[in-house]
Amino acid sequence: MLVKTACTRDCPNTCSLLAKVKNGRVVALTGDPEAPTNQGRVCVKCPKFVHRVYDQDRVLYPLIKEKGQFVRASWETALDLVTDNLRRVLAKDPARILYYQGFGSRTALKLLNRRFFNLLGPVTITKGTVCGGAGQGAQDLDYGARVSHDVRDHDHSGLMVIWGRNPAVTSRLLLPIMTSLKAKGRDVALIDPVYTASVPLVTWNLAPKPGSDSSLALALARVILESGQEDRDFLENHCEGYAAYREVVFSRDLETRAQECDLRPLDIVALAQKILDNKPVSFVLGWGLHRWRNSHITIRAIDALGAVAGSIGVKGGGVSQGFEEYQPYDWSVWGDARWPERRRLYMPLLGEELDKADPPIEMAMITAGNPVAMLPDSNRVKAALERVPFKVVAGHFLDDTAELADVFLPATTFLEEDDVVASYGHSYICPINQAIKPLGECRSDFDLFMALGLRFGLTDYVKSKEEWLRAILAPTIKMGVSLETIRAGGAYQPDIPKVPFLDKKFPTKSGKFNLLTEYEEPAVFDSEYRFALMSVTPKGWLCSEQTPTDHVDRLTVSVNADVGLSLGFSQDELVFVKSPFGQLKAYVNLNPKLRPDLVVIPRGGWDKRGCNVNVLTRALLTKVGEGTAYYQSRVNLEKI
Ligand SMILES: Nc1nc2c(c(=O)[nH]1)N[C@H]1C(S)=C(S)[C@@H](COP(=O)(O)OP(=O)(O)OC[C@H]3O[C@@H](n4cnc5c(=O)[nH]c(N)nc54)[C@H](O)[C@@H]3O)O[C@H]1N2
Ligand SMILES: Nc1nc2c(c(=O)[nH]1)N[C@H]1C(S)=C(S)[C@@H](COP(=O)(O)OP(=O)(O)OC[C@H]3O[C@@H](n4cnc5c(=O)[nH]c(N)nc54)[C@H](O)[C@@H]3O)O[C@H]1N2
Ligand SMILES: [Mo]
Repeated sequence: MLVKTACTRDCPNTCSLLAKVKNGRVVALTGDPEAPTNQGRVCVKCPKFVHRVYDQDRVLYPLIKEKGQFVRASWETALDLVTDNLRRVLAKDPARILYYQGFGSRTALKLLNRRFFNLLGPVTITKGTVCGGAGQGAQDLDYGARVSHDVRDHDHSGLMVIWGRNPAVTSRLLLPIMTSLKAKGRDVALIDPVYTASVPLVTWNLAPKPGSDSSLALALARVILESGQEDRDFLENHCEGYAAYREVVFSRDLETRAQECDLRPLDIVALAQKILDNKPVSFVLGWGLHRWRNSHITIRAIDALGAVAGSIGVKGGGVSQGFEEYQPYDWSVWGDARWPERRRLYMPLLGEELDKADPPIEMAMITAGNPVAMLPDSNRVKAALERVPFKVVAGHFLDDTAELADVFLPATTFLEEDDVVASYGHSYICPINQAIKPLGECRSDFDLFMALGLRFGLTDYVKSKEEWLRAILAPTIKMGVSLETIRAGGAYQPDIPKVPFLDKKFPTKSGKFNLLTEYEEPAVFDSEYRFALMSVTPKGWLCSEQTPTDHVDRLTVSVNADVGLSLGFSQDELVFVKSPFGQLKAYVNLNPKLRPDLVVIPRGGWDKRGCNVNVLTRALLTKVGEGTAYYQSRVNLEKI
């Protein structure tokens, strides 16, 4: 039997999949060839996912901690304990309860998790994001609303500029388009301070100083404006703030800007010429750009460069960053309107927020997240969570966060669920059709929260999946896409155009595109530490989703070979990596292709295995978009 489903993991590709089921077991997971997005292709993590589902260490039964040890419990006992504690703290003050929803799975039915808590009262929830907030915030300022070009539209580009993204690892959907462009003799440029696995896949590569891309974007704009070949019609008739933007661009000369981003002026001029000679140009931004204090300046400077280059509202153009994965749904289902005044803690600053919380958090429930491994300054996060008297974690494995739980509830994977998922990397709505029965006693978040709803007598909340899916998808169904169509394979969101802003009208106050009119220097912290810490996405696993068996225990720190040698390190030597927040041990990887001012450590390793890079990172908000400035962290390497 083949079941149409889709990968719900935290990744922009949201690939449509076929689960091959034999005797109630998934024996293969492959790409759905009928899906217009991935067209049958998948990444290396897809076949591995089947092993994850059946992994020996996956927790299949509820666990309760007794005298520091987890013991198996029935759902009845576990939910009684959760309910009793919820009631106890609710009676005191709902704000003393924290609900934390991570990014592990963002499906339609998961809107109901927060709804449950909202029906109980104004419990504390989080605000801000550890993923894409800064880009959304910045692009909302420029366009009025962030809308990206359909991924397929990039194939019409004369030149693709991939900026702060690592498609070889994170963007399976872009790879065939990059190949197609190159086959047509077109260039694909990559701008990334790190020498990544994507470099061999492109025809141009610039490696600016980390966090300095606003200088590069402004320098490129200056060269184009000086050439007189800018898109004058768009700049003069469809933009706000052109005069002020010109002032920003011309406030520094090319040499100064080149110095700021540590590139050669001639390389910047050459890329500017490429842009002029190969219109339309599609700029495709990644999440690496989001992780700086002043990310908004960078992203707005690139948006403005797109305007100068004639890319906005043009087929094959655009400055594309991502999509709203909750776009197809009725957001009122969250039920947040009931409590406009409630407390929200910043997710990016969770350790500090918990420490300062008054009234304090007495009970926390965490689903689909691993904050101990994935939030910045994780030593502080861990210590703060340890102090929360009662914690419930729903997940798949006993990872760093689950380890701290008083009650662990085993969650299903998407192969065991019926649901719908949209994407932050494209606008195709995908079906989650149940392929197998839940393993052991695992329950979907939906079933878990419905069971809790029953205990609290929330009669309007306890409804069937079918009813809830129709309610959540109501806006999409109203536009003519039925749930049946989605279940049969999926559908594009009807209200998202392939090429946004074709009419050059923007949902801003003035109806025009807002150009960047103010410049702010990149922020600098801990300059006494020598290296920028680039904690980038690893190819082999997703976020912290490793299993205890396949966890890669050999943490590497990649450093420029000459720099490493000058510090007296040899290849594979174990060294200390130290930041103002913590330290780690990692094996040196001497890489001649890396910039001398940075080191690279993959993110997502587990704390209890000594591989959590976030013990080193600074907890810092981005100035716009309430994102997390992870890469605004610096480290030193020391001999052990
Ligand atoms: N295999 C795998 N796939 C994943 C993930 C994973 O963990 N593993 N994670 C998923 C998630 S949650 C997300 S959000 C996406 C992220 O997808 P990507 O954005 O592609 O990945 P990142 O590694 O976060 O960042 C991309 C690149 O940005 C670069 N970068 C950092 N700072 C700067 C800068 O100042 N300027 C420039 N020009 N570049 C910079 C980094 O060096 C990095 O190579 O990937 C998803 N896909
Ligand atoms: N240093 C550094 N840290 C980073 C980043 C970085 O660039 N550098 N990037 C950040 C980014 S982009 C992101 S998105 C975050 C991710 O941060 P998180 O969302 O906290 O991390 P994940 O590792 O994805 O954790 C997801 C967990 O949810 C579980 N899970 C999956 N599906 C379900 C489900 O349906 N129900 C339940 N209950 N559990 C489920 C998984 O098994 C896993 O344990 O990390 C951030 N952390
Ligand atoms: Mo992310």
